Amino acid sequence: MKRKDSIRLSIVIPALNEEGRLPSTLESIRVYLEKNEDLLPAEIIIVDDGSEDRTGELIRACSSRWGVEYRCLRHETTLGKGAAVRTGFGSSRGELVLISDADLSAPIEELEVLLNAFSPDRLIIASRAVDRSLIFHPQPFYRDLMGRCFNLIVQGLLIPGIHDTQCGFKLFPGELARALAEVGRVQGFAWDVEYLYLARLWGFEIRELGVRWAHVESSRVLPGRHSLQMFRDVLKLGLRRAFGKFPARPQDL
Ligand SMILES: Nc1nc2c(ncn2[C@@H]2O[C@H](COP(=O)(O)OP(=O)(O)O)[C@@H](O)[C@H]2O)c(=O)[nH]1
Ligand SMILES: [Mg+2]
Repeated sequence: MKRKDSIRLSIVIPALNEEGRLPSTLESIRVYLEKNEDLLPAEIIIVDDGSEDRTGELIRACSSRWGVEYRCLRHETTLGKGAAVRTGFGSSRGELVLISDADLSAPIEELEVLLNAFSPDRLIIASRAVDRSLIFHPQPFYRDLMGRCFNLIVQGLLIPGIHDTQCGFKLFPGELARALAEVGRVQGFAWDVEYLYLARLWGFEIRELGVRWAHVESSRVLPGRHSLQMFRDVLKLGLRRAFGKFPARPQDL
């Protein structure tokens, strides 16, 4: 699993029809990396999950230059956010792997908060539940409520003590990210629950930290369909846990 090239940071961005939101995100990341040379060399991996707009073209137009490499991976059909994260993590090479949503709801500068707590045996997750005063544009009320109900189930069945598993900004030790990509199965929005459960099972600490966060309009999440899918996936994970069906920590991790 070890990669020879020494990339310091991989940023994985799952993207579905993101031609509108990606350009400013990529620009913010570029500016941030320029100011934080200790994070170079870096790679930015955008996983275009069967987009029907110009997402793919837009990414292919980004030219790599010294220190920052852009890579675009494409699924021909839309498989889901979890599937996209798995593709991105699986091809990452960084010592550190950051997953970020395409809309930068957590501004890229918040990476510093995660980096300050980083350790190779720890997974750092951004959270909206630690300090709500950091949320400068809240989600619609119904999304917040659904998120809280979802978290109660997740805590009860799989990951006690973590109050927000779903924030799209998480920093993984690279080797852990790649090991998870090999065994992850959840295709949709509940992928985080599987990865966090496995990370803890494998002996990694999960640290949940408050970050500045803003809801960005034009969400791809369909409250009905996607929440049903997420609840179903979490129940399946609970059953897998009950039947002891999760893989043990890989020996080379
Ligand atoms: N690969 C993939 N990514 C998705 C899908 N739906 C949403 N995303 C990505 O997941 C991230 C979060 O989506 P967003 O619409 O901002 O969700 P919200 O912030 O939870 O309302 C963005 O990077 C999206 O492009 C999907 O079906 N497949
Ligand atoms: Mg969003």
